[in-house]
Amino acid sequence: MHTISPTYQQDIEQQGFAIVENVLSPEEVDALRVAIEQAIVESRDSTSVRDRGGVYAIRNVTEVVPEVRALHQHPGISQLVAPILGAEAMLVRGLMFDKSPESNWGIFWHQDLSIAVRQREAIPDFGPWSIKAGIQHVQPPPHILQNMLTVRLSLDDCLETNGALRVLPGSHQSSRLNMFESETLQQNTPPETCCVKSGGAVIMRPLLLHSSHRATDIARRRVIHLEFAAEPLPEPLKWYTSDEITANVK
Ligand SMILES: O=C(O)CCC(=O)C(=O)O
Repeated sequence: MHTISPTYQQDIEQQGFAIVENVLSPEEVDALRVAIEQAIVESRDSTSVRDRGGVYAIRNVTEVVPEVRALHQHPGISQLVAPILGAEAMLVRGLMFDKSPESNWGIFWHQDLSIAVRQREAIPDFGPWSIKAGIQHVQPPPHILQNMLTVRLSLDDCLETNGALRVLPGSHQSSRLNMFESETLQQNTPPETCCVKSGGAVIMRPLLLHSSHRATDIARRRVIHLEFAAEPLPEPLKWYTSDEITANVK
């Protein structure tokens, strides 16, 4: 089991991210790998996003993999979420990113601006709306994103050579960035590569600018990306995940 560094909360608030090793045991990682492989084999187009035959993301992994859904009750994960979002935090979305020789991809610097919701509602300050892999998404006002935290669990060692996540430390502090602001930060902030071992996690604010390179070697890189929120959305909007999934983080 991991121990949280005394600077964990400060790192999240000031740098926008932290790396914590040993969140999952090797046995838990193995069980998740098996469950995810089965979901990939059984996946339908509505649940997974494919690239040249390989799967590069499962967008509703909390629904198709019960072992992932159960992670909201994992004590090691609760210990990372509760100090930042409070004990009532909810798991509101789960994704699985897979980088492999069959599906090797990179992504340019961006903030995570969209949330998944159950259905579109006429509500001020939310938008634009979009559908991704059959799921309704929307950009909420920044204060909702500022009250969220993402836990990215590594199921493989994430290294420079297999496309580990890269971040611009502190970039989450500027709220939602326009293109000019984002480019200025990209030019002036030295990027950090979040190398983390299998079973470890990168914990980050969704507004942190992040990117990743294509892998340069053949080592696979599987990441379970879990988003937590501090509170319900304004009525009648609902987070995409069901009530069953959104149990409290204790
Ligand atoms: O897992 C990665 O390398 C980044 C994925 C990501 O941030 C995204 O698709 O929004």
